[in-house]
Amino acid sequence: MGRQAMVAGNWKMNGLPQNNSELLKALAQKDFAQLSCALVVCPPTVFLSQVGNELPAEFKLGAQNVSAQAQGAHTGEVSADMLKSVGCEYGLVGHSERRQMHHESNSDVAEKTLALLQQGITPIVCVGETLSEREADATMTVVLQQLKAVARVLSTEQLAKIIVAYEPVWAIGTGMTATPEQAQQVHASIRGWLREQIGEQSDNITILYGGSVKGSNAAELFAQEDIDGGLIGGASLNADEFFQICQAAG
Ligand code: G2H
Repeated sequence: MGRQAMVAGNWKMNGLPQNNSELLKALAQKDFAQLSCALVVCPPTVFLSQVGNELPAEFKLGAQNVSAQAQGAHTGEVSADMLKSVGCEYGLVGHSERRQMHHESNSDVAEKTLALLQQGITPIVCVGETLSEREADATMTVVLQQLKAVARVLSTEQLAKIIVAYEPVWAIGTGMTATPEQAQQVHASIRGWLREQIGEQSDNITILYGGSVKGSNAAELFAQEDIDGGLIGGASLNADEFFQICQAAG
């Protein structure tokens, strides 16, 4: 694989200072140094500084969300330069939980992606279809609508810097996982579309799979040609299982 393999842990809204420390200590016991994949942890915003300070050296820090705005009267929001100031190098945007529960539109996600890139933070742009959209054969229509909105506000150089996470909504936290073949098909289509937009530079774009990835299914997913690693929710809260998933990414 010429592309950078990666595993990113999305802790979602879990953890308190003591649990965070325990999990990070458990991760520090593992031999992540033997792996060549990039490793990212995305804790809740309020714990970014704590986790950044206690993170094993092999890991980078990521945010779960960002404001599209630079500053000002946006109560409760956190800007990209604030995230940068606490050491974030990556940021999730467009997670389906934010799209569905917090009504983020494709253009909101696009603006957030741009805000991160303008601060030198690598966006992990999450895309994916619901079960009814899959059943209606609209998977690629939906996924490409999500990606096209992002591409519209980015230059070619900026588009080449994003990471994409394909997360079928029906597989998130449900225990249902896309089969490796289902996931590969979408990843290959995403890469094909990226190639149409930015040519060979698309070969270097990391495309992660997310949705109920576990120690037991990571290897067969990551063995697929266009799956470069995973965005891991629930299983990232257990050091043993997270390490097993990272080993599968190589
Ligand atoms: C998808 C994923 C991580 P989980 O949301 O973003 O979570 O692995 O718990 O399905």
